[in-house]
Amino acid sequence: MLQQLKELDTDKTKAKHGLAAGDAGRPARADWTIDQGWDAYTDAEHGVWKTLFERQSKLLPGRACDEFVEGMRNLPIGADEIPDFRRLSDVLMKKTGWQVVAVPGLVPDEVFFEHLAHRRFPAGHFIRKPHELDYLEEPDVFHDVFGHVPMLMNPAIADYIQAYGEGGLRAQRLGVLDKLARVYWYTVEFGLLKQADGLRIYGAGIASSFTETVFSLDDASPNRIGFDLERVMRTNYRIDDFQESYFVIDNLEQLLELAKIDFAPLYERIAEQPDLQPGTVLASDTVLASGNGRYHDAKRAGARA
Ligand code: HBI
Ligand code: FE
Repeated sequence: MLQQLKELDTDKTKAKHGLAAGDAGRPARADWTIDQGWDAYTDAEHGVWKTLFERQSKLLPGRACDEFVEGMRNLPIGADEIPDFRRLSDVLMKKTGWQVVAVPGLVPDEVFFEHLAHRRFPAGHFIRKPHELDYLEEPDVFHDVFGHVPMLMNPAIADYIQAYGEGGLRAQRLGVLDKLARVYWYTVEFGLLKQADGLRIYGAGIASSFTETVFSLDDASPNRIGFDLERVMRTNYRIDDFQESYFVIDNLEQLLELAKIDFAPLYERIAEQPDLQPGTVLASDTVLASGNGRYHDAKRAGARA
């Protein structure tokens, strides 16, 4: 999702994700929502959407999970224009009770959680520029709508993301948001799913990225590891580049089970354990594919040269 040219270490990532939306950008409404301003999109902006939509639609059959494909099929999302959030919300509301609301970009964590807890998905209203198709500093309408909204048509994901919003508010009070954010990252953003015919994508950060769609499934570099909640809560992630490890769930209902767990005792147990680097593989992991790490090794070597 957030692919930046500069390498950031993972401690800064959290700060970036959480603090990027400073007071300077605060809009008039307390919940940070704005009007989408659909009529104001230019032909060039609709054109960027079309380029991204067509590129991704060719790539995703056989790669995105069935639920993603089905969600997309039942939504008013097409190649020709940036979707209208009101029309998306009409369909979503009937199916899973969710709405899409427009925001200017990243919003503060508590604002983000408050929306999710009320089944409102905050979506960036702007679209990336034609010269930065694969480079994003903040989630735009393509990432948020193309990547996230189809999955919100699925009842399990719909409940799971609401529970994340509620859990986010609690985790903030407990000072353990970094732990919970990793669960969101490795599921909603970068999750893979086992299907009868092989691994598929359900994470929005992958599904909206041309290059990571192929990397996450086909490249020999990353690890693909069976999802384990405590393990993931301890694992740092990269916001600046492809993931070094992807975590794989058996089905979307597994996420619903997560939503029922009381995280408080887990936070306490994990507090005594060291954080894990993104590429680490543990003896206790269920390894589906052990990555050769070449992609990130080459980058690290390049950075030293
Ligand atoms: N704001 N618009 C937007 N989109 C996000 O994905 C988002 C955000 N604010 C905070 C945030 N994500 C994360 O830092 C939390 O999930 C922890
Ligand atoms: Fe996202």
